Amino acid sequence: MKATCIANSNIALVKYWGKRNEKLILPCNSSISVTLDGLETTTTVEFGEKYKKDEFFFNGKKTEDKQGQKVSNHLALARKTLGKKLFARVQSQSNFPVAAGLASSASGFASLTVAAVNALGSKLSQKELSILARQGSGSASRSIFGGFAEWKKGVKKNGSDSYAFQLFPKEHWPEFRVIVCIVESTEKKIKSRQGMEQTVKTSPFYKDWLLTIEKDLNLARNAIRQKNMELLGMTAEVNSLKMHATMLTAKPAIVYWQPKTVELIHLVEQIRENGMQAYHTMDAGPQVKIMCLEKDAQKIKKLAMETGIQKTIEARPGDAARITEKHLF
Ligand code: 2P0
Repeated sequence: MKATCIANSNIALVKYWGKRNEKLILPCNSSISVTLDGLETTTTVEFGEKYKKDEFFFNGKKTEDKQGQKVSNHLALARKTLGKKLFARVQSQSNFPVAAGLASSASGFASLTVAAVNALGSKLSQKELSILARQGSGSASRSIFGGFAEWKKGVKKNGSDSYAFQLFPKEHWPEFRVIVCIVESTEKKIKSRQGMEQTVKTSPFYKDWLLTIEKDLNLARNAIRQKNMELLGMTAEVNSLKMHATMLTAKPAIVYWQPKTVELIHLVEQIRENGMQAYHTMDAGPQVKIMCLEKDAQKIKKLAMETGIQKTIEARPGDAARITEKHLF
């Protein structure tokens, strides 16, 4: 009753920001993302009579705080969905900084979902896995898939029509790159979940943000289909800034940016002025992700490092969540 899954993180090109149902994690808007090669979380789940409660180890450390509780709640949901009763030991490890706006919850809950379902000896469709992963963390619904994915917000109250699907496989646009610029790797003060809630409740711009989403989704889908870097880059960049505008106007305001974040935004503008294609996007953290093409990636990474940031990670479109025989315990 043991299974291990590797899932990759993803970066939203049209962002998910705000829920219509907190418990079921139902979003107010649909989103589109690219799954990132190389930014992985591996999770091993073992169910058994020998476990008297759920145990969670993250990066080698036993975790009993809120995060441990979230994992246990997710296991309970998997047990309920599949009609099983056993407790489990879960070990998870990520190869990138956690809780710094790099969507570790996406790869974390996607890998936990797939590993838990397999460890329970069950088979679910990718749609069912996406629905289950969504209830651990919204962005995890998209990390079930490789390449480019869309998460439909759905309209039903029970969330049965709110799941992700693949728009294009990674082979569709292998030259597409995301350069993750690590500005800071400490844990952020305001988690996305709280940030979203605060924004939905208090930002006067939130309803206007929602009015712009359908157009951005259409533009992003077409841009990816046509492999049009300029159209995708501009759409994603403006979408990210609009999301941040809703956070900045929440009460109290949520400012995830650091001085280096702003420096990188200006660097990207300058790179464009000099004739190269580069576009920025930022999530609930200070990190800047630069979208570009393979041919320009080395040059852009070098320019980004010259601002004095800690590290860059270059990622291409990556694989779907997958089972491996290499267990963590
Ligand atoms: C996204 N983010 O689309 C957006 C953009 C951050 C900014 O999904 O509350 O960890 O677990 O559903 O998925 C990060 O939030 O939040 C996120 P929950 P999640 O990628």
